Amino acid sequence: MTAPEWMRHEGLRSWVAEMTDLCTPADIHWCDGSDEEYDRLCQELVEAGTFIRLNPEKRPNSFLARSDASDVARVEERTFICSRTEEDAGPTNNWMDPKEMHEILREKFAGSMTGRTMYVVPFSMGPLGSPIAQLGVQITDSPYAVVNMKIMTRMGRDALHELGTHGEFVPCMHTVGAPLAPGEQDVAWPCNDEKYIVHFPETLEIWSYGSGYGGNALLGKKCLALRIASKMARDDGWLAEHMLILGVTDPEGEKTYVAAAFPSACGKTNFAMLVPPKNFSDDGWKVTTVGDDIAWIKPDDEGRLRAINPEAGYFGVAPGTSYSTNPSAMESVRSDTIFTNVALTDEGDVWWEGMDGPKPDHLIDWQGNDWTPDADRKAAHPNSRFTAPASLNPALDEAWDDPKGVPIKAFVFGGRRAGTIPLITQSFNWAYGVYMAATMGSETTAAAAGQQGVVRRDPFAMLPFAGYHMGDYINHWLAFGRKIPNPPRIFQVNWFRRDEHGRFLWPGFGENMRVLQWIVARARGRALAIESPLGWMPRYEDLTWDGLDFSEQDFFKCMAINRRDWTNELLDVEELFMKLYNRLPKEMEMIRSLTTSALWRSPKNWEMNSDPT
Ligand code: SAT
Ligand code: MN
Repeated sequence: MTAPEWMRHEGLRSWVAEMTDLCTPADIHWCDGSDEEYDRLCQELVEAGTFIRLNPEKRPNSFLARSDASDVARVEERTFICSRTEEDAGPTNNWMDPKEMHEILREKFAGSMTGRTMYVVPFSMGPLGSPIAQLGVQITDSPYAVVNMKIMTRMGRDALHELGTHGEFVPCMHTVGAPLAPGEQDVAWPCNDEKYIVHFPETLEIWSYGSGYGGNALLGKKCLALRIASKMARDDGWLAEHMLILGVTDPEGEKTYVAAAFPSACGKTNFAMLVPPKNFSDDGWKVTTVGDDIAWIKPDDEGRLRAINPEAGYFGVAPGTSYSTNPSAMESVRSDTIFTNVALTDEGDVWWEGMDGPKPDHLIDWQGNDWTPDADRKAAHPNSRFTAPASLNPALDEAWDDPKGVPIKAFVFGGRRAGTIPLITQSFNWAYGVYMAATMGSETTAAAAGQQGVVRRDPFAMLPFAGYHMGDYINHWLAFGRKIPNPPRIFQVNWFRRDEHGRFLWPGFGENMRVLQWIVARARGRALAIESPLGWMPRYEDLTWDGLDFSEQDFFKCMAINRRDWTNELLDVEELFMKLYNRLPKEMEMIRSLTTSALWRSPKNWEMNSDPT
């Protein structure tokens, strides 16, 4: 049980010793991050019944895991920000007194790993040695979490080496909360009905109890890279955001990097891997991926914003992913991938709703039951996932691993909205852009447990991920932009608008290139726009339509600003602002007032895009 000789960090050694005493595991394993270790753990997971090895001819070196039916998504109700005061966590987070919470957790974790192996998982969020990267160490009794962490982070010996003898790391405690009595038979997916996903932003600690799934268990992701990092970022003058990062190469070979925030399961992975329509690619347009979920952004010495992707893999939503919607994702999961809660074919391959080709005649569904196309239930869980290494993405950007990060020229914010929000708007300036992002709404998805399809305010797509008061968060953005000499331009998009029959008005996916082209041109000061009450908008003739049958009328429907909808929207925004009132920057309420009067007093500016009422 002694630490390996390559472990030279006394602080880590004593923390592990303390946690061993608390959790009483049967064994300890220090992860070196090697391929041999990964293979061995996967084989053990197969033997334990957690993994099914997929047919190596169809899906080499890949596995399927089926979770417990109660453990399929993030649990926002059970997620806590335990800052010293409730006020610092703010009204959008669950809070408990840190002392009280520590007492509860001590009790929960006591003996929690009995009969299991405790894994010590050192990892780097971001390229090793990057000035923007951070180190963490996860202690977990879930080998499933370990092998996922191997794909999703730079994990093992190198990260530990980076830590040296005195380096700082974020301690991440995780247990599935299912101790094994002597001789007790384990289940395929151990977990506990009671769950705690807890963050202590002042002491920079994470404690997660009871779940083995996704963001609840892979603690480098939402817990460290967003909730804890957002707090670090505010204190140290940078940004930790729920954003993909993509590079756009134009026909002249000029590269523009864009960071885009969308809530969970709203197409970040698809946008990050966008394949331009044929006529665009023939002309030389190319989109490359830096990251698909999280961006850490710091100003460099010249005041340019530099972004890294802290992750090393994709934990993407499987349903809806196909060669027609996202060929690069399909290539990324061709081998060396862990699938969770998708369906299994009779040939030993995976399947999910929306995959290319006809529905198979027979499947084993995500819960292990027989499934035929006449079943009135989904074969794959709506939040089923693939964990795939970034290195397999054919559209990976050449600088994705660059420790310096890539220079960001534009920020895009987008929700999933059936109505109200136009396809594309550019904010008038930084403060307006912050307002746009702060007031963003989106329909809830299967990525989080709870009701789905209801519009909720999701400021910056960070509602479930901000590690402190949302009003302070908005203020941090406002202040941050003031210090940047030439801040990135800010845009809002909505790919999900529907007509009166519920059909999507915009084709989305690769066709989003048309909007992205305008965004890049605007960010470089090269495209025209007209002023609307909401911001700058392209006219029909400002976008490229070659290769798509999309009329001016179709475009107006996507771009329409409807007064009645906006009256409701602004009331909803007011509700958010009342909630955040005591820490909300005054500019936000002023811009809301300006928007209100612009909508009601200057019809000439926007009537072309609106209904005539
Ligand atoms: O939080 S997860 O990593 O499980 C997925 C998400 O919500 O984006
Ligand atoms: Mn996400």
